[in-house]
Amino acid sequence: MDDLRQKYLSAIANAADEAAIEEVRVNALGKKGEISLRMRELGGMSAEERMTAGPALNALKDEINSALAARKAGLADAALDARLRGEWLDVTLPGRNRRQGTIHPISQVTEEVTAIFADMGFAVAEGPQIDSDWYNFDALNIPGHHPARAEMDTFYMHRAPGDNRPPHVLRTHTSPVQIRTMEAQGAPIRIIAPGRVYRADYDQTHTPMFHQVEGLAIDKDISMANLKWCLEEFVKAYFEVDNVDLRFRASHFPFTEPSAEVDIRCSWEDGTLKVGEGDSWLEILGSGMVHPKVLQNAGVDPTQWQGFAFGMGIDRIAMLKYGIPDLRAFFDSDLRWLRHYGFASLDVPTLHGGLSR
Ligand code: 2NM
Repeated sequence: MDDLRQKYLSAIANAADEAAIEEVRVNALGKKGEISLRMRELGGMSAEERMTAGPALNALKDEINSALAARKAGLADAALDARLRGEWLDVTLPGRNRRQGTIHPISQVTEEVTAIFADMGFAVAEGPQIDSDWYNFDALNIPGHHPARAEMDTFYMHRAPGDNRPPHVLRTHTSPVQIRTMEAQGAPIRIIAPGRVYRADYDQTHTPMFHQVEGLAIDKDISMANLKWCLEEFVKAYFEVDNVDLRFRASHFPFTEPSAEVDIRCSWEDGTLKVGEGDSWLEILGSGMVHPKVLQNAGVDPTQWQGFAFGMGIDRIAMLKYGIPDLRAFFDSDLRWLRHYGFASLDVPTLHGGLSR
């Protein structure tokens, strides 16, 4: 009995996995296992023999069963330990700061423009990039036959066959946001609307998606003088110069009357732009007094309220300030280009902290 005990306990101790444990169990306690056979032999023993052999065999069977269970549990623990060691992760390791992303120049410039106008009391307004014919054109005093519609190279959305309503469009400017804001909030208003706009045009100086920021100020007594001051403050802050010289040229837009295009005095030295000095003029935006029909269309009473509006291209002013020569590079997603022209992700532009460092 002691030999039997020794044999199976050491076989259990040496079993390296669950299959080996099962093999030991079958050999000892299975139907044809050695201990099972011995138990079957009890029937042929004398009553006296059976009195000692019976309990001893039963005790051995119990001992082997518990040894099997203990060995099984030990193997499972070891397997878990090994897995935990293999999957170990130090969550306190500091992040890697190589290969960090950068802020795209268009995002940076949008933040800069927003900070400057926020300082003058302008809130940011947003609206849909797909909008109705009404909000993109009619409300802005651009009727169906107007040449401005054809000039805009508009992207039209599809309607279901048989649906003859005018199609929605990808907005060609952010002006629909101003209409929606006037409708929703009424006057007085001071907002800028930055965002993506779309025109079916693609060459050296045009991409089919680009970025605009438009501004709108409506109150009882707003004039072109207020427009001029705001734009001067903007250009000084944006180009980070103390003096600027603006030139207002009479122009025409359907949504403003009068309308003016605005140039800034500048010089080009070895291909770099200097703002505020020199003999060149650089066109940077369009502006004017909001047309009474536009106010009316947006539910603002033109006999009570008036205001100015302006619009400029974010991509264009980004190229000018940061010396980016090719517009199309903005949309290439070239990581080397982004590392060169991008901005540190934690350096948010503020007026007191310096717009761009
Ligand atoms: C420009 C030029 C002039 C403009 C007008 C409006 C609205 F909705 F208030 F009528 N928003 N933006 C505007 C005026 C835009 O972009 C060159």
